[in-house]
Amino acid sequence: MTDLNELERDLLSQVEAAGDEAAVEVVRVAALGKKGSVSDLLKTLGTMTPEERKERGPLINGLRDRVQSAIAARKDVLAEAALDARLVAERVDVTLPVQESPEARGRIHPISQVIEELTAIFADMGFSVAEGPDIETDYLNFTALNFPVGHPAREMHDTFFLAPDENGERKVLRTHTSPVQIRTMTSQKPPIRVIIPGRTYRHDSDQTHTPMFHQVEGLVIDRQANIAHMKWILEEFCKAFFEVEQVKMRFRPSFFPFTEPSAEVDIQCSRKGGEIRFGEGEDWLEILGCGMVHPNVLRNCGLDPDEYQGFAWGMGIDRIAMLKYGMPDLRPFFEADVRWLNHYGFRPLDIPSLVSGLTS
Ligand code: 2NM
Repeated sequence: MTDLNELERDLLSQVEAAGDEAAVEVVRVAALGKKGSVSDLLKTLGTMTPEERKERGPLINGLRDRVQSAIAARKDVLAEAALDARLVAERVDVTLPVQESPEARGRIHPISQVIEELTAIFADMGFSVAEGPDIETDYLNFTALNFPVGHPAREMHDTFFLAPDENGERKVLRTHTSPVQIRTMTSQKPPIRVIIPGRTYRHDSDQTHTPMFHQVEGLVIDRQANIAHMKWILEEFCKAFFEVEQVKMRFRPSFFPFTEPSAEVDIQCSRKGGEIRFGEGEDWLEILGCGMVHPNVLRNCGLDPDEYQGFAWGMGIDRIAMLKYGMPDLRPFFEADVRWLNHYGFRPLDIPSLVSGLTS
């Protein structure tokens, strides 16, 4: 016959030795489970004589009760210890500053912000935004824009050429966004009012030039579109962009293959104490080029110059971003330095609009 005292001592010491709730459960199954040692003992009661049962019954049941309560007590102790351990491990220091979410912590690059600003200003004047590929044909980047083959202006663009394809055609990285104007004039009917912000490429790298830079160009084509309209649009743009009541602009005769007449435009500014202000002062600062679209360009796009005319302009986004936001150096624009971006970047929800103000 099983020695009940020995079994009880053995089971209770196993319960005490169990290090976690899972270990206690193993002991419980081995004792009180279907095939457990205590369950086996309980089954023997049925085969006993009434006298034996009267003597052994209370002993076995007592053993079972004590093992059961020892297991329950051990589980309680271990559960509490596990909770204490979690509370220590997962403690939160509520005095630490609240960390911003990634969405709030991120910053919008000044170039992206300026493109949003430009778009808001020109959208208000009825312009839509057009886009095109960075890799263009020689025809769309030059020929259609009235750069004759062999014309020195092609060399002046410091073009990046791609390797010739199977037909011997050399594609280029667009040197300006003007090929998108050609695409627009050949695919849309006038009246046309578009701006084209985007990346452009020239083989040029120094303190004020990067091989990839951003341009925004604008195009208006209509039956009567004239220079007075152009001057008004550019003046309204400058006032809105630089957030000043008045600007003085100066149109200097210039040359571009795709416009005739052509002009370069300066705005008046003051430079005192290393700070530029617009709408005042005696200095002039060049900000864009413009002109009436050359009849050859219109013809190349299937437009009759006797029926339609138009004007176009172009400016460097990186440059006007530097001017507006007082950035002394162009190169950090493209260095992806988070310290620079933290200083010069914009909060994601500062969305420029003419209603809320371009810059908060
Ligand atoms: C500029 C300056 C002047 C221009 C002209 C055209 C087109 F396609 F209509 F002929 N697109 N862009 C243009 C005119 C660009 O950038 C300084």
